[in-house]
Amino acid sequence: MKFIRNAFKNLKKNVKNRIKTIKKEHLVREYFNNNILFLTFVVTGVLNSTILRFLCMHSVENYLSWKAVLADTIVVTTIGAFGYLIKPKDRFAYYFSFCIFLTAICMINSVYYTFYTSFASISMLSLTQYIGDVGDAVVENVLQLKDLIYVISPLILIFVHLKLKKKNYYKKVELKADRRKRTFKTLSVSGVLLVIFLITLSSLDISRFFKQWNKEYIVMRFGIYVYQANDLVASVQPKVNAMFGYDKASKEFNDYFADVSDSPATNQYTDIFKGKNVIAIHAESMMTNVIDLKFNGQEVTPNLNKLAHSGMYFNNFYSQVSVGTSSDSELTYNTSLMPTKSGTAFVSYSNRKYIGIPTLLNDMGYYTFSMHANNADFWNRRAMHKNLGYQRFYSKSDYEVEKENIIGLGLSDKEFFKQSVEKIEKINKEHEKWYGLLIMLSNHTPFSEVDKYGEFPVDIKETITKEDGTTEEVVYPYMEGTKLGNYFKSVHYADSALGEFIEELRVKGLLDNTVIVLYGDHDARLPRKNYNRLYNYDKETDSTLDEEDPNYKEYDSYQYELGRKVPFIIWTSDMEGTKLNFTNSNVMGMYDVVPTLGNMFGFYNKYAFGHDIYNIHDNNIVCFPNGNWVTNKMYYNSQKAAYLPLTEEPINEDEIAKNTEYTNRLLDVSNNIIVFDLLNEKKNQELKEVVDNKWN
Ligand code: GP9
Ligand code: MN
Repeated sequence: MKFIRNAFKNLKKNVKNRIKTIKKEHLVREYFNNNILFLTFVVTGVLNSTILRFLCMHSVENYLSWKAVLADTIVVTTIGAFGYLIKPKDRFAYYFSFCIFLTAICMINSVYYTFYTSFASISMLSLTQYIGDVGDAVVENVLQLKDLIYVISPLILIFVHLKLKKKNYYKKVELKADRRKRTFKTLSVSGVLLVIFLITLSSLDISRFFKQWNKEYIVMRFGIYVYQANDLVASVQPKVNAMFGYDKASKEFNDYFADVSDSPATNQYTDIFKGKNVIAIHAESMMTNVIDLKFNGQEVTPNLNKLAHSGMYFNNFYSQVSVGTSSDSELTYNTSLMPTKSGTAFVSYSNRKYIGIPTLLNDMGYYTFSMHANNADFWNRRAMHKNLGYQRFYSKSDYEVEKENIIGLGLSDKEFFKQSVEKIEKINKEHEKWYGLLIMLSNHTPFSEVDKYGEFPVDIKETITKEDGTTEEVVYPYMEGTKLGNYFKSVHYADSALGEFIEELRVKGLLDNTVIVLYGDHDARLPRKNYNRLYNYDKETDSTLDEEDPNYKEYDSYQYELGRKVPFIIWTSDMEGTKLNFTNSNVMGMYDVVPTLGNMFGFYNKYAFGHDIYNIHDNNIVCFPNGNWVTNKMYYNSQKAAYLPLTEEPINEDEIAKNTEYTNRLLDVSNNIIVFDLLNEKKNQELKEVVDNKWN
């Protein structure tokens, strides 16, 4: 009896489930049937952007980037949702217009990528010099089949539309309220997907999204449509910023430079390098704290140490970067301007006039070039290096990039230098005087490809003698396995690449008439707690010393901020032992490079914010983009309105107020120069005429 009852129960359950499934299937089918046009629009929109990624970025990770698929789906679904507000008979026109628009985005980017290995930017298209380039590119490339594949989307949409029309699909009456409901429901789906998408974003995704220097990364994680919208906002923002306040900015600019001389002050270093060739090295993430640092008696940077100790070494030097990191360093190094307050000069203001070191050297008959074996559009260098005056920018496409030679973001520094020497050799034969900036890459965060850096233990090895007289080697892990430890390994690799480069230059005779200028572009961007282990390691417990311990070395937020120093070195092969071979410990910033080098090479930029270190000596001030500043006497944190004295000398409150005001004014004027394009004399003259005409 019980058995029959159970069997009956099970049968009832099965029938119920079956009915539920049928209902569900029916609902799903019904949804498909009623929303065919919308669904076709969504699927084709996502399909096109996926094809674009597939054809442009050849790695499995890129092909299968579900984050990008999700982001594309959110965008297309949201656009599609509003289509429901339109009467069914007019709906096709709405979807078709957007389909054409999205297809155009994919096609333009596809063509652009073939030529520039990067994605298109609206701001680039607004640059007249680029309209020509891109225009040519489109014409030459128009016949490539792969760029036409995207037409498949509108074609599918037309096909579906005709089929539906034939079936009288659009005649079905839909109430207005129903249309609103559908829009709302679809938008809710987009909303849920958006929340899922946002939750899955990493901090790296977010930071790269806002910084916008790595377009490929943004497209890979956010899809082409979000990338393009992000790019649009970034292109409009500088224009909005420049709309108001020109007169005030121009007056403040004129006041600031009113007392600055039109010719430079001289000192004992004036023209010492006049006419010499220059190799400037942008040492990625190289910090001053690695210089002379040793593990088990082995130097982390033997080659850099040699340069520093046999050249002119500035050991109290700061880079002054903001969110533009590498590119901010390149800006300040080349122009003595500070990074902009919003956006980055390289990405947002690449169409402004800049007076770069190469511009000035070009006027002196130099051939100028820059080299970076990475994607030319990273940090918008293709546009900006040209604008800074570099006559030729050698980028990834000028190098042979074999898979086995890749470290981190691209070609390894060793291979980069090796191939660059060949190019420099050729340049040296063709040009009497030349200046080149070489941008390193391998020592870039996250410093995780330890197996590629070569052997460099960052542990502590000790030989102990036991009671019986025998010896034993004890190993304490120390920095092994830590981020900072890996950074040192990476730095050791970069240093060894540098050593090979200098040696190669020497062998080829390229050092004979050349000055090497080296700067670290910014710190390693590692958290403060990483340094605590470095400075307070307790071997016995394999952890950090207690704060109460007499040997505990305080490394507070001030020390951390001041510890972000980077090396600056001026070196020639015959400097050792001469009066030019010394360490200068006066505080100095990246913006002091233009005036200091200018005096040595014979160029001058009146609109520099830094000073020649040999004119200002110990009276210098280094301003940071966040309003902080440092002098030989103290470090001031403007956010905390607190300072750290650096000498025994008493601190004068008036001096703090004066320096803070100086910093704010400097940051304002520098920012305005870029935003309002104040160095563009032609444009300013035109503006002046407009104003004059208005009043006359
Ligand atoms: C990109 C490289 C890195 O080509 O210069 O830039 P960063 O992340 O250091 O700003
Ligand atoms: Mn960098």
